[in-house]
Amino acid sequence: APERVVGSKSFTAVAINCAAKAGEWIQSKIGSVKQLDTKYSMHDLVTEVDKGSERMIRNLIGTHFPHHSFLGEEGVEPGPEAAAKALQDVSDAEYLWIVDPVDGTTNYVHGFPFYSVSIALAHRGQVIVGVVYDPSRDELFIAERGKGAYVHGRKVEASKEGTLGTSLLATGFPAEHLTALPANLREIGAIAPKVRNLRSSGSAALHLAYVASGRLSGFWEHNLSAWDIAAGSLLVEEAGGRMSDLAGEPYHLGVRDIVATNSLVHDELVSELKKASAAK
Ligand code: 2AM
Ligand code: CA
Ligand code: CA
Ligand code: CA
Repeated sequence: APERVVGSKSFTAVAINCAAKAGEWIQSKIGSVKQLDTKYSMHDLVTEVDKGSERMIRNLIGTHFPHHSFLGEEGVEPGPEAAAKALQDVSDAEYLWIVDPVDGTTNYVHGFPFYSVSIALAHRGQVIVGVVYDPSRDELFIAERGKGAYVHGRKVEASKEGTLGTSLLATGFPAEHLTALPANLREIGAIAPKVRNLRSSGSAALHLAYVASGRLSGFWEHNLSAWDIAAGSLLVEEAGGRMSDLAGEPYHLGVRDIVATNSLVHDELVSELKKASAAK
């Protein structure tokens, strides 16, 4: 079993401290972004705030746990191949911090208040701590493996909706137009008529936190990376929800196409997604 505490600092306390500090800082910078660059495509944005937030988190973690490994979005070259290789490079790590310093940069840049800081700690590939912080609402979502999921100390649970028909779901529109976007649009066409309604709010980590807290009954998205999902995956699981790939196979850090639900609607959603992809 992994240790939970080194010296006097628990892993979770450090994760919370990092998310709170970085979140407070990015919130203080909203509306005053100086440098807006594109990375992999015109849809893939990065600002000095993404880089500064990651540096702040990395330094703080390094101070407490200098022997731990670190995987952060802004330390990796853009694009899916580089993301997969970066994950591969740290696959031997005993302790690995997986960080998205701003999840929802497009929202952040446009002042749409739905973005987050996502921090996970994995022990030999299994996420043991997950923290997602929404600085716009000052909501801090925390999960520790085996101990449940919490928002500001209050335990949260996934929704009790038993069917898609009464469910509010979310997805993420992929920017990549060759394969993922058409696939997602087919899925939306198939699923929208079967659910109460659909949202696409632009932060995968926060969508996962909303599945964990019962605000959404499910969420799916293509082409994500470990830093988008790792922290939220533990929130979902610890809240009684379920995480898988599009085929319904269990989630692991290398999964890029994810389905997250309250568990009750999981099989139904996976089956509808399969039908949508078979119908092309
Ligand atoms: P980001 O803001 O950290 O980049 C929204 O659908 C989700 O997709 C967010 O988690 C967002 O993370 C991510 N995302 C945005 N643009 C992307 C791109 N070009 N490729 C892959 N993921 C992207
Ligand atoms: Ca990004
Ligand atoms: Ca992200
Ligand atoms: Ca990001």
